Amino acid sequence: MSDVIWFVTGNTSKFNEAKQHFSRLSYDFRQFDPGHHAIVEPQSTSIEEVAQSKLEQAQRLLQEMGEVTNVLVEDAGLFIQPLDGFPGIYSSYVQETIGLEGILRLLNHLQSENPNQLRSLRTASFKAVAKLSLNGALYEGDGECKGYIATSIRGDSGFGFDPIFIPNDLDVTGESVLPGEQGELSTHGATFGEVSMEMKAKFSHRQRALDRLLSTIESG
Ligand code: ITT
Repeated sequence: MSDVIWFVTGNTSKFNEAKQHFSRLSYDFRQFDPGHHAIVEPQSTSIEEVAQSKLEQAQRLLQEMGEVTNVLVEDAGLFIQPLDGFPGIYSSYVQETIGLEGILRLLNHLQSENPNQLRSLRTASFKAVAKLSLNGALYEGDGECKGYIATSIRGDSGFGFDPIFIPNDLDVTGESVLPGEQGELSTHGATFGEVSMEMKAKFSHRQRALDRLLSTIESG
């Protein structure tokens, strides 16, 4: 049995967010960056399928290097409702090509002075699926963070689409409240780019996915 879990990702910000969470388990949690194009994201309609493919490729890669060990992968995407879920599984490509400005341009016609209406017009969510192969067993978890797309790029914390994503307030159970309702937990209109990593974690799709995954380990 190995006491190492390799999180196979080229994204160090993702690794840092997950690392805090994995301190719950007594494993040495390390990042393995496979390098550009070493892992190919398949043409697929779901992040679940992409995560499964990433896991299989990551396991093969580590085995080829003589590391027969525990592997974590996670796939995430931003799903924008008025764009029928785009960019979704194309999130990385879209971020690298049209970028945050491009997303804002696509939503430019959806504006309102009324904050609740703005929130309804520009509804979006982050989704994540995490898969862990641990001592030969497979553990999985998924998570969603509901919110909406800001009208400008704000803040430089976090990574990726964080500066344009505003999470919905959460009620005491951690569920999103409806537009117009006051939640127990709120960023008060701040984007993920404007809040600390600890604050983002309270809302984050990644933390929810990892929480579910870790609770299946702990309950098994
Ligand atoms: P790996 O595949 O190497 O893990 P990646 O950054 O490509 O790294 P994903 O495929 O999961 O990770 O992410 C798809 C895109 O969504 C990518 O552009 C990310 O920057 C973005 N993204 C994922 N999680 C995010 C988050 O919590 N906040 C902001 N953007 C995020």
